[in-house]
Amino acid sequence: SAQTVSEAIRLNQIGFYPNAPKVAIIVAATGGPFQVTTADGRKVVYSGSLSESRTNAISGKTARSADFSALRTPGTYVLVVPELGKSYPFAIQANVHQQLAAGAIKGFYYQRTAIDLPETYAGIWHRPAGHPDTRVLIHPSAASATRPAGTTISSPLGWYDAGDYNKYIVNSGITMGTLLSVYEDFPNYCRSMAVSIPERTNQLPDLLDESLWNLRWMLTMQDPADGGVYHKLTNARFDGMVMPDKATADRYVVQKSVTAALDFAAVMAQAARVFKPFSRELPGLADSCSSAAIKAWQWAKQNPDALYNQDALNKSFEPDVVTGTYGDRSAADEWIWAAAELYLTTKDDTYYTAVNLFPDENTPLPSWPMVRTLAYYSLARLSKELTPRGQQDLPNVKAHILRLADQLRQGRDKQAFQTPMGKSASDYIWGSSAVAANQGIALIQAYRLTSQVEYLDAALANMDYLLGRNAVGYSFVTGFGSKTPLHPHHRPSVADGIDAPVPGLLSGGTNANAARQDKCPGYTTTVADEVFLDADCSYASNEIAINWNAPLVYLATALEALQKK
Ligand code: 9MR
Repeated sequence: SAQTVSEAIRLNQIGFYPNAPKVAIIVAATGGPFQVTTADGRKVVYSGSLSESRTNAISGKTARSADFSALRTPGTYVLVVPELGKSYPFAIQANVHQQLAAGAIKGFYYQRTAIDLPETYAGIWHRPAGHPDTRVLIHPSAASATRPAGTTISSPLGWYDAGDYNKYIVNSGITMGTLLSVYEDFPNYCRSMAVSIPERTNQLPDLLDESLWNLRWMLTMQDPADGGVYHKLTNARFDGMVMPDKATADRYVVQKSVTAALDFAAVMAQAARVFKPFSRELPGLADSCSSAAIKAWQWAKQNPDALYNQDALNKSFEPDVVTGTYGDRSAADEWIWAAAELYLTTKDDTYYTAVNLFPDENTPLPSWPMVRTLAYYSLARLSKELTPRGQQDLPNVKAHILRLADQLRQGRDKQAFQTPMGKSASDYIWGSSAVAANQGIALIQAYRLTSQVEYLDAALANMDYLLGRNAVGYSFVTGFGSKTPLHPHHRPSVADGIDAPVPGLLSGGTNANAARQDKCPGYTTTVADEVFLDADCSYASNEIAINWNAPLVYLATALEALQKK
């Protein structure tokens, strides 16, 4: 009946911009009419017909769409399919993703190490500080003349990577690159954002204040003696499901790696640009970032084969380290990203010509082991500041970005959920929510280059995916939407004794291979776009991570900044 919520109606559970497309997907065979009514069901404000049926190429199931884009009046509504029931409530509203954008930045605050989260900012999720990391052991794999094994360094601050309590440079790399790019792409909008964090009243935009918490930690991960960067700061093995302040096992920095050095160099070079105008508030910071970037690059040039291989490391050193690896078989893309950022910051062509920026025609979607395309985004963003050498390649940079965006955009109308996400079953990997968000970023980059609204609409469709228009019917962001993950693999959310998980965190989401990877009992299907389990043992489908939250921040902020008024 129209009185009960139908799980077959899948839509963005937060809502829609007045002047943008509005689509719900109905995962049922029935066609016929639909209505949009006020939330109390009393007043019909829009009537339409469901589309012809489409077959979901992944599951073989039938789907139809309900398009109510013509409804532009702000309000809170439900969509009703008479035979099925009503949708979760949603808003039509300007700034409809504003709280999400701020909430996703706030998610990083909740990941802060080394600081109490008081009730003023953390609400019911307040907790004592964990992991001061002021006495971190040099692991034998990281020993050097000036820092022998077993001595300690201070490496405080930073964010917990994910549901675990370790801090990893490689994953901080793409995370910070993405957050700093939000600021570089949308500085005015960022200045207007308000996030409830302790630094909210200072002169810096809150996004930059939050990013500084991790930037300051990253700087401590460089060995001043040689410029090398430790791959990670970690326990030997994962903690139990306890609160941060109860997790007190020894912490180590491990082997310096070439991927860590290059990701670090890229982030520090970009940070030098971003923080330069704030030299009054942050004296010396931009210069420190710039020289740290150059030293890391030089270390990488001397150690190009220092890939991180945890199995090999454990054969030679004790204690064994079994936490996240963020290992990579090739640093070719990290070289490109670091070279581009150093070039853009220093205007020195030798960085630009040190690498082949275009090893092939591909434009790989960014992810922690594949950062090449971040270089193209930055070169396009700063196109007016390129040296003549860089100018020559600008058409090629733009062509690479548009090639990716066009692949994503094309044919989404034939897909059951009408989203770029899920056109291929191979999108459903570990952290697929970040695949959707990073696809959104690629489409936004194309929109910035062309002003073609189709790109913006496609990016928005992937936001709809993340917030409920998908084959599992979840909004993947904790606390944002009606059906959201309640049991993420996130130690504080499990251990704090509070029912609601920490809010503003993006679950990794649907992962075709999750059951094999985490062996959490309870998966009920092997259909690639349906394998998601809201259980805290499902770390392969329901963990949270900083490199997944960062593209959510980007996408939500970009859509807000670019919405059609
Ligand atoms: O995001 C990572 C994913 O791409 C890998 O397939 C997976 C297995 O190696 O690891 C993920 O990263 C995890 C990291 O290793 C440790 N912290 C939690 C991360 C998210 O699950």
